[in-house]
Amino acid sequence: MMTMPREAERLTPEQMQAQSVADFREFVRRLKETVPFYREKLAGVDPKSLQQVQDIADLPVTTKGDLRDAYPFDMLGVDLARVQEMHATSGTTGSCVVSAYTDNDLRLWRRAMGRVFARAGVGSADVVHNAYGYGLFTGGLGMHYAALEVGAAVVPMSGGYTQRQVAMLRDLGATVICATPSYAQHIAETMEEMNVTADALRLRVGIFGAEPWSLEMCRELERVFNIAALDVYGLAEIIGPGVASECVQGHEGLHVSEDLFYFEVINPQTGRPVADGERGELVLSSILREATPVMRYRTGDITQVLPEPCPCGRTTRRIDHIQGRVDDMFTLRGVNLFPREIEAALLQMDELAPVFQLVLDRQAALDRLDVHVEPRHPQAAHESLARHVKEQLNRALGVNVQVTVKEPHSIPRSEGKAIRLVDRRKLAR
Ligand code: DLL
Repeated sequence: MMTMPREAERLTPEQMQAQSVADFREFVRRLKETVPFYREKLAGVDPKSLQQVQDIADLPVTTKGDLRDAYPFDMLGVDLARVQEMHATSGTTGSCVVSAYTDNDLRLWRRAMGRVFARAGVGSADVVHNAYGYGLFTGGLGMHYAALEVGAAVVPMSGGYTQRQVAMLRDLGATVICATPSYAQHIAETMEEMNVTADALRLRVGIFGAEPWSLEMCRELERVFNIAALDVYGLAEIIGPGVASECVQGHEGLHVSEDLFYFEVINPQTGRPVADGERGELVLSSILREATPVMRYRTGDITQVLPEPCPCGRTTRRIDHIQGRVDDMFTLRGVNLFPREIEAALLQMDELAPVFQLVLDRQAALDRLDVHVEPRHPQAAHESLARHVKEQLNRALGVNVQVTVKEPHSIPRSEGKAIRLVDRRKLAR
């Protein structure tokens, strides 16, 4: 049933669709047989009725709530004896979602991650500095498996001990760095404090993801490390990192391994598919997973299909960088905003250090956004800088925000996923 990666990434759209329908039919049959939740949910669905990809859009969706309710093992599609690894995600609120892997699932993950590294041109001659957290979070082990798959050497740094990270980057001659973009930024800042320049390193590629980041942040990381900074996307519910990633040539959208993970983009309000090039919510199905297979999972992540072919020759469809999560979006006096847009506007101002935090508050029934920033140069005059940043932001965002210039190094640095938005409205109510 499965084709080898090289072929799989070069199928025509018609071949890919035919394969997806066949795989989905088998997936639905297996879900009904092995997972009680889906047996009930798909009671009226005959797998044979799936004749074309459009039919998949009529099947029911799975929500994060469904997965949480199933904690810990109600979604298991195999006997626990066949499970070889388990991860869990808590998100920022609520209870855990468990992601379990059989031997085949771990192979699938390795295969998907091998493609991520191959798209980035990473191979056996590379030394991979892996600063994603090892543990229940899938980032650390996901990247580790990728390195094993392509035969690269991996340095399993995990997050934290940032000065030591800089020393290891330099001394072990890493050519590839893997981290969240916000942590990579913190490593860059620490390098500067230690007087270590990019010239002292051998880095050429960064594989960054697990949180939304702007093109401006991408350019900043490319500049400070002198690398190509590439985006990688994924989520524990589906596999971990490895669902989609950028290739070196394209560098402006992420190839989805759509033969391994079936994807759709839907209108979050109506639940119906949107056209290519139109923004919506990404819906994913882990069609080949055995232990915790998930059908039509509403990720909450906002993106769009990029219809243009990629110069790299891979025919797998690409999605745009994730704009943010449906629940990260906030509305300020009628204007919808994502933290990533504010990051983009802030990083265009050279006077600012590339760190920020957004504090959302409510005063007299009106929402107020206070943007906390730090000056790049410690001696900068805070008042005039705040005025300037406020002007620029108001123009870029089309809505009035407050700006507070904080002391250098006072905004919390991230060692994993950054917390960009502090929402005090919930406390104020
Ligand atoms: O963040 C898996 C991962 C690890 C991806 C390392 C990339 C690199 P979770 O902890 O389950 O898994 O979080 C998944 O993080 O639904 C998105 O909201 C967000 N996310 C992941 N990658 C990106 C990205 C990992 N490249 C959630 N851009 C997802 C924007 C991302 N958001």
